[in-house]
Amino acid sequence: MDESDDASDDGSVNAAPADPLADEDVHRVLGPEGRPLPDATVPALSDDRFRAIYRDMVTTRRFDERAVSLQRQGRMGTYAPCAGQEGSAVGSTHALEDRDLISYQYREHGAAVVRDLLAEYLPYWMGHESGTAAIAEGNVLPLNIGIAAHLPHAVGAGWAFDLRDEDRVVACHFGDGATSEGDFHEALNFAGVLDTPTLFCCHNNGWAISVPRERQTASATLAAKATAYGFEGVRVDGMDPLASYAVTREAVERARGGGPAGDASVIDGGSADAAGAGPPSRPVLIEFVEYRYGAHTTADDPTAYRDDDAVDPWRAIDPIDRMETFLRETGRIDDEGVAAARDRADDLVAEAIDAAEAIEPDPAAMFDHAYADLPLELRRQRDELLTAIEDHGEEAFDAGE
Ligand SMILES: Cc1ncc(C[n+]2csc(CCOP(=O)(O)OP(=O)(O)O)c2C)c(N)n1
Ligand SMILES: [Mg+2]
Repeated sequence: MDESDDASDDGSVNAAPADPLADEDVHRVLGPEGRPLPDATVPALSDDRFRAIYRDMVTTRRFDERAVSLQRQGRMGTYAPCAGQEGSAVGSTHALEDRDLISYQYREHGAAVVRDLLAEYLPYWMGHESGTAAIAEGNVLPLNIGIAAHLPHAVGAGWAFDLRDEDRVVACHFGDGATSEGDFHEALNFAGVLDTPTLFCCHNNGWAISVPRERQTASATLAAKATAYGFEGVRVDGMDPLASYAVTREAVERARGGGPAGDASVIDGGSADAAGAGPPSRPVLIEFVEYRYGAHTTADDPTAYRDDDAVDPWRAIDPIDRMETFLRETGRIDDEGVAAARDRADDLVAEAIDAAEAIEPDPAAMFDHAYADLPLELRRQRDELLTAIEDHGEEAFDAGE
């Protein structure tokens, strides 16, 4: 499973390890097969919570498979697959409270699944703006395609929570590629100076489309980038849902001010304050080390830039398989429970697809949601569209007509 022979060591600190377990500074709870590691602390969760983390990953994987298939059938637009990355999105979201805000890039679908927003979420991918509006009700901000552009907004939201004395944090998800953008650095700088309650959740999946991690940055790790902004960065196995949960939980406590200190802490810099009340409030950068099994999006062909074999060592530490083994070996799930989780996922995803496909497309909806008051020029464009629909009929605007 974890053949250390595979570890590539060409002398460069940036070389992506062929052995996903080679980096020792990556926090893990579960070993490659799903058994807790000897020195690891398994988070003290209820049986139901452990099972919910598994169940939500199974649903996320099912959603992913169906979404790719829908795109191939022409029933959905471009889609960004997340297979391999369920552990980090699901594990980290379980560590938040429902009132905490999530701002994501475009691949962290597991966050919407945990928040029970699949039916609201899917319409966006089918071209309905109503989808992005609806998930905001569940404290999930609209997805962001302009790489790293959402980071300053996420910091601003956290700053607003602080100013309003609201006890909420913001978990902001983005990729390894996003760390090269100016917005990333501006956002981390503001967060460090203003001490906003922000969790920077960086999904290091090895690639930014065809650019490999080792050509993305000369930093030894992505977590190290936090140092320049005066707060801590921590590396965690993003394919280990329990480690992802535990590190995020501690980061939430750190962002709120408090949490474990000293040896009990996974995140560095965690000395208690003078009153012994735990570390003072600081943002945290979490680097989830993981891998994207599939294509960048349904418009991409990864065989053009990477060998299929590169995926195998990562599939061997699949987050769902590891969690299932953990649950089975600790008596928390059996064959029946596994089958029930899969059936539930099939049903939830099928229902969400039926609901999304039943939505009547409304071309004028593209003008909604972005502005509270539509600017003059956009009002003019909307009126022109409405007049054209009136003159030519809605059919003239249907796809393929
Ligand atoms: C500002 C900007 N530049 C370029 C792009 C084109 N683009 C889309 S996805 C992507 C790669 C992002 O990689 P990463 O942040 O690692 O996220 P991943 O896709 O791996 O999840 C790029 C460059 C964009 N969407 N926005
Ligand atoms: Mg990436």
